[in-house]
Amino acid sequence: MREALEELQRKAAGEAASAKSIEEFLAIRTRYLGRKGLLTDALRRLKDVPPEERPALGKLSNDIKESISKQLDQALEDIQSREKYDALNEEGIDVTLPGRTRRYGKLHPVTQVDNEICTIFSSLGFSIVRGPEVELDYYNFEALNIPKDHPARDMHDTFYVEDTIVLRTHTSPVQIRTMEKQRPPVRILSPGKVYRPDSDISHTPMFHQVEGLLVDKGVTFGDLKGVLTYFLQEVFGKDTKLRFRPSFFPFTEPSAEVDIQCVMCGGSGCRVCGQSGWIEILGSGMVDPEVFKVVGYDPEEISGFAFGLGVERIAMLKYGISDIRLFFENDRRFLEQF
Ligand code: 2NL
Repeated sequence: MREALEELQRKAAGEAASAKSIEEFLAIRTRYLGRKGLLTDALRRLKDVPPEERPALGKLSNDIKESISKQLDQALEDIQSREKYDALNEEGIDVTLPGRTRRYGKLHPVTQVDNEICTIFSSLGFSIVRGPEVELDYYNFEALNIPKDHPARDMHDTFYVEDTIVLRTHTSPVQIRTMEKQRPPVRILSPGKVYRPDSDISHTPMFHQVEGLLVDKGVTFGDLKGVLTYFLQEVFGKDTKLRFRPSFFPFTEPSAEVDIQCVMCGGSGCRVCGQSGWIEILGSGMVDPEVFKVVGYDPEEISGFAFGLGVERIAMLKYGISDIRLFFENDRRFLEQF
């Protein structure tokens, strides 16, 4: 009996140590410790040994049961840690590899330039004001001194929604609406989408415009020059040369278009500036007294300047882009460069 028990212990120890998987382990445990297992069987046979040998054999049996139990626990722990190790190896995780970097989205180049323009004028004390893209003919044209039969309406063709409702062709209506509600001083910037039925390498039917308006007592053309010079030198660099050229808009008098020295050739003449050395960048002027009258301001008491510019145009010059339509194709290879 004693030899049989000791043999059982040896075999159990050997098998436990060689178990390769949880399944094998469970089979071994059942074979030795299960209800019909080898050890249980041996214990049951204790009743057949002579009574005087029973205490010693009983103790031995219990010791062996405990020892097998311990070896099996150890075996289970070994199997589990080996399985974990194998699984990690299998997955091939190399913790020394650099992490995968997150691919961040970015703002559209037109949005970036739009924001930059807003930031510059905010720093000069201008408030940002937005308004509707679908406008009354009145705010888009009439109030800006452009009556129905006025030839200036040909200057910008218009998308009509209804007889008296248009897609705004500029953001000036926002400035008119602001002046209707607010007495001078007024110092506002109106960025936003505008619409004109044009399409070629420098025109898209929708583009982004920024208009600015400053009204107060004693505002002069000198103020206009100072503000626009500061703005353009912030965008294109402190050494940028400007040229103020006489022009005409129905809503300003006098009017001036502003050119900057060509960003491509520095003024010596190239394809971008049509050999002139200058590039037209914005339109501006002193607000026409007729416009002030429409919003109930007294042109004898106050004066003001206004300007308007195309954001895509500025972005094209800033980044050297020759076709405006690239901004709207949304090819990520293009967009990711900004
Ligand atoms: C351009 C430049 C311009 C304005 C816009 C304006 C707005 C009000 C009154 C007077 Cl409420 N003027 N805006 C002034 C001059 C030029 O836009 O190239 N437009 C076609």
